[in-house]
Amino acid sequence: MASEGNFHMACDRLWRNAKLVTLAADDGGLGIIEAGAVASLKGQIVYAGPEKEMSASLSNGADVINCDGRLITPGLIDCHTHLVHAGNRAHEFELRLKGASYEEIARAGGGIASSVKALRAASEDALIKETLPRLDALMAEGVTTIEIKSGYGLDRENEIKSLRAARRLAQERNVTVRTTFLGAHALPPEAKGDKTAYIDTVINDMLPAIAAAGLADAVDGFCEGIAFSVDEMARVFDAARAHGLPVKLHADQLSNLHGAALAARYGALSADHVEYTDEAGAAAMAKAGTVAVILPGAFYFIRETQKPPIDLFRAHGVKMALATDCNPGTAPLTSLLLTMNMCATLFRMTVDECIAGVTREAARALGMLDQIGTLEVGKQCDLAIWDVERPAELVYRMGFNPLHARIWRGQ
Ligand code: DI6
Ligand code: FE
Repeated sequence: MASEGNFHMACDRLWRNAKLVTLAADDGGLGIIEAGAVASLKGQIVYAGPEKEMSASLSNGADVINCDGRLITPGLIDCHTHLVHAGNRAHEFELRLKGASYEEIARAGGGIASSVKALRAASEDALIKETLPRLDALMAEGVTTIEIKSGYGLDRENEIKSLRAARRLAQERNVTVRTTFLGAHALPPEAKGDKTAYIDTVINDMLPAIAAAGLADAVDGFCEGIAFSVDEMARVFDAARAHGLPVKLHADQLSNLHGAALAARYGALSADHVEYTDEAGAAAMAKAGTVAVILPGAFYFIRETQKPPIDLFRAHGVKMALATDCNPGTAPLTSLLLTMNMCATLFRMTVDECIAGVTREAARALGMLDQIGTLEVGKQCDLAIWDVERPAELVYRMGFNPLHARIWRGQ
């Protein structure tokens, strides 16, 4: 139609009478708007701001929802999970209660190896069935985007099975899924201790097939004494780069191998865990724009005592995201609300840092800040509507879920 170019922007849904946590403030804070409204058209935000500044014609014919003063944040983003896994490790939990350490169990053939055995035995359909309750638990607290890693298959067939299962979860539920290939997670038993040969397989066998099938949005690795060295991870990152895939790293979780600095050197999206990261690592991350992903569930569950250097990250301007790390071995956690409480209580992170960490900074850690993570025009209309008055209530409670409604792509 000739007049289409001048057509007034309309919306199909409008949430009014709400307090907005836009995360769009210039000062990097929460960007709160009292008496705000959010409008969406075809799943995209077309207005987010004070209700009285909104053009009256915008809502003509739209579905209008009165939020009765509730709080609206962007939909929550869990940017680091191992959600697709088989079975559980409750028996190792019991061993640890008797005094065994995580590393001792791993070196004795338990740990990740036992989850590998279980995953290899499970069909793709069975994996999806096992994973859906975990996904539902996260979504029940307002999660609208989730990152899911492979890393319990450790051969081509089973890594592909894991990533396909992760992709299929997005067809089962109204949620955005980002997948990460974590072939360099642990050494499978058939590698018989030969890390170099296994990394060859990751690079020459698994990655090309996974990249060709479009099954991974990024490549990750576990850089640790019980896993892979900086040099081995550098080989994996070179291969990822050759396939045009962004990288991220499990870095400096149990010791300081300078994994964060390696991640920064490769322009990684994020360096995750980072408990043992030193000042040079933090400075390198800041320079590279690599996000620190703080994972308090694993810290708590393995009773780590070395806290991530939050003050160094602040001083150097490293952005911090928060995630569950949901996995059967070190973080059987399916709550981003509890994750926020842990970051505040254990690491003295502020309410603003915690909320930004599961929205804007988590989006940044996934390389998706242009699409999600804030309430801004042009972004996907993913919202969490909360029955709370103060943003701090989302961080302060433990084990209580005040979610009123969850909106994914405007629905
Ligand atoms: N770091 C972790 O905390 C998990 N993976 C990793 O690289 C642990 C995974 C597991 O024990 O199953
Ligand atoms: Fe992890």
